Amino acid sequence: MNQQVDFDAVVVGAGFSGLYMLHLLREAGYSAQLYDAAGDVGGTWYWNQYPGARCDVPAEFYNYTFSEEIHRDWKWSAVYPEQDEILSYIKYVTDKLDLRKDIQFNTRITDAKYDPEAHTWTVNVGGGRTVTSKYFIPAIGNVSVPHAPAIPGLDKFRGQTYHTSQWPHEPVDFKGKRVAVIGTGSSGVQAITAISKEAEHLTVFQRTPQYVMPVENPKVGEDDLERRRAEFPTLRKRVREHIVGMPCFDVRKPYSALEDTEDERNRHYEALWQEAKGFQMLYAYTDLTINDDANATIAEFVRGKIREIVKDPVKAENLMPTYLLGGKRPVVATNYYESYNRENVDLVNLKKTPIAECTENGLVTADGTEHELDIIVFASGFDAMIGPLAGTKIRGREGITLKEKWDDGRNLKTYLGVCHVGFPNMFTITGPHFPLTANALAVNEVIAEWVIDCIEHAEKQGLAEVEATPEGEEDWTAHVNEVGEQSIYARTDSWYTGANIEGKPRAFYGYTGDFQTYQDRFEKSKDYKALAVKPLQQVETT
Ligand code: N01
Repeated sequence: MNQQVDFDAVVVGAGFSGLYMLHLLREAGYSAQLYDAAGDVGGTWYWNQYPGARCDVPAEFYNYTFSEEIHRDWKWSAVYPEQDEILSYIKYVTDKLDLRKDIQFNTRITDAKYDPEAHTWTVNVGGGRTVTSKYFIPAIGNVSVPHAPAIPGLDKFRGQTYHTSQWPHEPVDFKGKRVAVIGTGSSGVQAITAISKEAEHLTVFQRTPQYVMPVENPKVGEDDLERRRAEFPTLRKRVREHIVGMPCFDVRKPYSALEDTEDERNRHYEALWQEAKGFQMLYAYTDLTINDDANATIAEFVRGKIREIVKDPVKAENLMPTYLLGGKRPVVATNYYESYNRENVDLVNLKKTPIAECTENGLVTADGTEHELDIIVFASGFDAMIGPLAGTKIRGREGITLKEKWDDGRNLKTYLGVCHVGFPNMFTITGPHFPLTANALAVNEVIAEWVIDCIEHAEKQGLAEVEATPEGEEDWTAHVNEVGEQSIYARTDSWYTGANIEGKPRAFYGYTGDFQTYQDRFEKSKDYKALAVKPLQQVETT
């Protein structure tokens, strides 16, 4: 590179994606510095240390696939490891690749600005210091800005409050405590199953009941480890050829659910429920999430399981989900519904009795009941997808921020979720239009490898800027919206469309197409290598 810059690239975020990006940049011979607000590596697994946090897909496919050595020398203890083990894996990879020397922790990047004359980014690293780089690569996650309901009087509460995604790194003692969990998404469900076993009393404040699929968590034996090591040479291919990047899930009956009789279907669903392999239930037939009548059959089956498991009929009724199963991000857990049979667990249906206020003693619902509490746990999710990037003042060529460019989501446009018109030489790895239904780690690898190819291409051609064209953005965004409109997600309220936060504009914040189509788009976009400039607009170095 010929510019006078501090680093060829600045990467933000020391989670799975940022760390891999840093590794690829260094391997390709570029100078790079990574900044993270946290005190150590881990990204989402650093912050989300709430009780019960664990991987909800088999870790066999929730790890990097680029290095046989890394794979060979790591041993997962269980199929779905807990948060601390995943964090240990990330630290292990960081140390193995000796990445720490190019990482600065405890540094929140609040703003960055593109200089169109110098073709460089100036990044504010705090304490009155800035650094410059040619490339700017935010990898700051898409569920990393916490959201919590504004409860009148919360500041008066004498107990402790926590958000699952900002959990303290010291243990929180629930023994003898009266605890509330607000929210029943993936985080809430995991926290509820864990806290219910420890707290004196747990009250769950639920806005929308969830379909929660059972999952067992077998230990990984030596035989299994050997098999995984032996299968490594095909791991990446198997992951990338699978419809969601998770080759452990297979369509068990490769035809419509409606082709079986009710009896056959229910026997099939029951067998899968007993297998307890989480998301596998969604693959019972080919059409559960694309045909509403097929969807109704599995939804009714799960409601039947709730009635069967939960002994108190009032609790059971309040736990009944009615939305299209799979329309929200699926949730899996061990013994979630069983938790409600514990005498120390109560459930408040917020649709019937919303929270009115918080007093110094606890939460008061609209029916006047005061729920006395020592601890309130917010498991209330995130300002997802655009939240992290829009919350950082990233100014492009014209001086406008991403938040302004996207008009808070009303005018959300990206190219592949990675490049953005008006923001040259910037690549976002986990931003909006990131695929929501595919294995996030596999997607991270696809994007980071595309980014390094693109940088290599730009450098070989002596380009000053690489930037999405308006046509590229329009085309990709139209594809995201078209796929979204046709999907189950268009007809369900969730963070996928911003419906979890009152007032957030409705949009398809993520890509909901299949992993193959997604990769095809990336593959086709590599025609920039032949110097066909579409859909990247390339400016020759002066
Ligand atoms: O957040 P969520 P999350 N008053 O948005 C409720 C990943 N993840 O942190 O459904 C009352 O899913 C809200 O209700 P509703 C995964 O991708 C992965 O649980 O909007 N309640 C919902 O019940 C996941 O999807 C793992 O009506 C309010 C809950 O809070 C994503 O992170 C583990 C409310 C929020 O659920 C987010 O999960 C954990 C209000 N004002 C998370 N606002 C793995 O295992 C919101 N809620 C890998």
